[in-house]
Amino acid sequence: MQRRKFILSLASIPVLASTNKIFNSFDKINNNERKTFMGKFELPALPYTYDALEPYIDKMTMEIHHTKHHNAYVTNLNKAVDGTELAGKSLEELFMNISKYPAPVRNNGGGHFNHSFFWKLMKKGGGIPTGELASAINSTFGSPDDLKKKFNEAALGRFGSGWAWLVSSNGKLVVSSTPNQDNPLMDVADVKGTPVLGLDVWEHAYYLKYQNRRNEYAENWWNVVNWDQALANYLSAKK
Ligand code: MN3
Repeated sequence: MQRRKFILSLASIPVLASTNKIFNSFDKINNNERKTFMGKFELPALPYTYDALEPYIDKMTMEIHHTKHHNAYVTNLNKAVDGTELAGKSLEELFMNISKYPAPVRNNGGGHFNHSFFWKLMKKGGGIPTGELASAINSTFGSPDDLKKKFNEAALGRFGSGWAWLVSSNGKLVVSSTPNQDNPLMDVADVKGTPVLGLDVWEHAYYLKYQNRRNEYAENWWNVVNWDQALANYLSAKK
């Protein structure tokens, strides 16, 4: 009964309420991400050293990815919104109507969010899925290995640059992918919801170490997934 009521309430106020709910769950991430000074977005520090994810992700890739690529998204996002009616809006506010805004806001806003999300989703030593997320993975996909297979297919199947995602979408776990710097929080996403896992499959994320071997990169990435963070992402989506 309660579930039915929930579904009905989502159906009656489909866009604003449900999307707000998703975005509220990211308050913590956004607070860290935004660290605004005069309303500007800022590059967050990594929660580990650049060599922490060796040998799966090399130090030079991490350093360039963070200080050059992510930094450029932040700089260009600030440029894109500065002096416009979008200045001062949060990432979540931008994403829910991103289809109405200029491409630089979509590309750089997505780039800033996605990388901030990605850094936290990794840690030295990795681990295995636990708690409610482990149960949901098992009931949805069969096992963590079955999820991995499906997720890696999405990562390899994404033509050109983009991201693979595990999304909590209307209470269900779904594997998807997005082009460029789009993400499941955007109104343009095929699968909308709260990201639980996300893998950067732009060549800049792996080319120095893996060259054209995206499959090997995707396979090795599972050794550094921060499952505590993934669980937190999943639980925040359920609130
Ligand atoms: Mn990247």
